[in-house]
Amino acid sequence: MSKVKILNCPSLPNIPWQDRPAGDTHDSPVWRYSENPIINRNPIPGVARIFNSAAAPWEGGYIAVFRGERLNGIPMVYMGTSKDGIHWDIDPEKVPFTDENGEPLMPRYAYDPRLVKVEDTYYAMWCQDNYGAAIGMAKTRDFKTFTRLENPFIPFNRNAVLFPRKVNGLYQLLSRPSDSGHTPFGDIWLSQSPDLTFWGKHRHVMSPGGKWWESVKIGSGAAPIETSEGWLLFYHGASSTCSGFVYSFGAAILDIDEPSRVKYRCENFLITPEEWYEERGFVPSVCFPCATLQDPDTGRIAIYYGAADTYLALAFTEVDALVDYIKAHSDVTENDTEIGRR
Ligand code: BMA
Repeated sequence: MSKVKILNCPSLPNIPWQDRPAGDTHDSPVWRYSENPIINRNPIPGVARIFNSAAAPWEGGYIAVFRGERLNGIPMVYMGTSKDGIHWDIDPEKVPFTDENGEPLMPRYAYDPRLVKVEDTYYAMWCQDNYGAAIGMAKTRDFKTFTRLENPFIPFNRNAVLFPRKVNGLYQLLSRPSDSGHTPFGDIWLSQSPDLTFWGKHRHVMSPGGKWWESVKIGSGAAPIETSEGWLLFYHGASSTCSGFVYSFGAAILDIDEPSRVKYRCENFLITPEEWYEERGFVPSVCFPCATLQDPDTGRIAIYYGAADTYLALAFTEVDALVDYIKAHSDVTENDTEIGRR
């Protein structure tokens, strides 16, 4: 039984899992699955790469929305199911998004999907074109019909992640205002809504900060996990090098009732590119988390992350060790704790 409690989350006795390897010399409490990558190149006809993708528990197994890079280079959202969260049966058809009348309403492109269950509905959100990079959203209850919602924001924006429950009666959505290219800046913001249509009460959450692994831009990764210490958020950070951006990921803990305030922020990355599948690929040196699974009974957390814009990979951690590490290495600045309004 873990001392930090994972809250409002069903038990997941079959969570994908592998113990930390004996003799692992990493300082980080997060370790990689030894059989990574879990999805390799050319996974289905017509798709060259699956990477930044999100999974959720579904009917005793798992369901996922994938970023599938098609042979014309354009990314779209695909879907798959799995018994163990590791081996995936991927649907070769694109996810059929429709409007509220059931008429097809496909984005021109769609990438980096997240998948979050709030009450009895699953919400997918992704980056798409709306005269530039913007956020698209859809809801489903059966993974057969996916009804588009209004786009939450005007462009440019990326990395939208919904919280798994309302806070103070409002839906909570993290996002990262951007430009339409390879954005050289980026802070995490929180927006709130009574109905998933009208978004307001925008609050600054975190800026890139002075740690070099996350010095250029940061963006939310997985949906925040509710714990007895606050909302546990995995997020990516980009560093600028002579060879381009390097994407690592770290974590922070947000206040439970006022999630725009950061309680703890780990100054160290948890995972930075070092394995062949992270360092070598379509875009080298990228580790980009989009989802977690967690089991409140054991405190186990499995993290899905895209590797080198080419593969899907898994990492594991335990909530106690992770929260202890974040607290022991926490460096929270004034920008992280102000009320987010000025
Ligand atoms: C970001 C996003 C991600 C991608 C990353 C590295 O801007 O587009 O989808 O993984 O760049 O290329």
